[in-house]
Amino acid sequence: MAADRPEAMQNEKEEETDASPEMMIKHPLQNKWTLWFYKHDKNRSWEDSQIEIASFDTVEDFWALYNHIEVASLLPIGCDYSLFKQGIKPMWEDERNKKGGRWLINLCKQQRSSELDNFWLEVLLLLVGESFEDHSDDICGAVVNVRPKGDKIGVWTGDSKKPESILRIGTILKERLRIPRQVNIGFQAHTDTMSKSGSTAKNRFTV
Ligand code: MGP
Repeated sequence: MAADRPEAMQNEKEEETDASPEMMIKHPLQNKWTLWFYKHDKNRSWEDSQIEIASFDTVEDFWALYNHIEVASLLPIGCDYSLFKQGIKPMWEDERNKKGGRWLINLCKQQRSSELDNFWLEVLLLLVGESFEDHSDDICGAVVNVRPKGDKIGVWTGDSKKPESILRIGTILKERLRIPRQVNIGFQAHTDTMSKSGSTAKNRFTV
């Protein structure tokens, strides 16, 4: 009889009944995402230095991974994190990247301590939260480069010939990062970045 059971066990029973599916089931994301890490290694090619860290497809597993790893600003100089939809490698050559490009945010040196980690987290949330309205399917991933000359964040899209989608993605990105109106960010096609002769590829779009 329930009334005869020790109090501790009765409480246990009540908790069991209270645990709704909402409490037990992780919150699914629309896509599965893979986090990659790049560290220069003179004995390996650039491609082979890209290491897959982990994949996740729930809100809870995103935070578990995010809280487990170092923030970007504390990575050794020269390293990258990349977050891409599962199945897309964080490289120009991937079938789903090769016709695409990136919105590029160049940070000045001082912004490593003041902005880099917030910007990168906002970008991660934009991606996993599918926050680009009808254009989230055009997103491939994002990269943060920690560099001595100034860090960079790139949001990669799959088709550099979709102006409407690219411009909307750029506008949402700029708004979400609270980049001032008077500061422009540019979108470059990967084909231009690959073959650039100077230090920057030309912008196909700016917002
Ligand atoms: P980077 O890491 O994107 O920028 O590219 P970084 O270090 O700031 O250099 P900068 O040239 O933009 O000033 C550095 C180098 O990594 C490139 O010149 C390529 O040799 C290599 N690399 C970068 N990416 C994104 C790719 C890629 O997608 N594919 C291949 N094969 N090499 C790449």
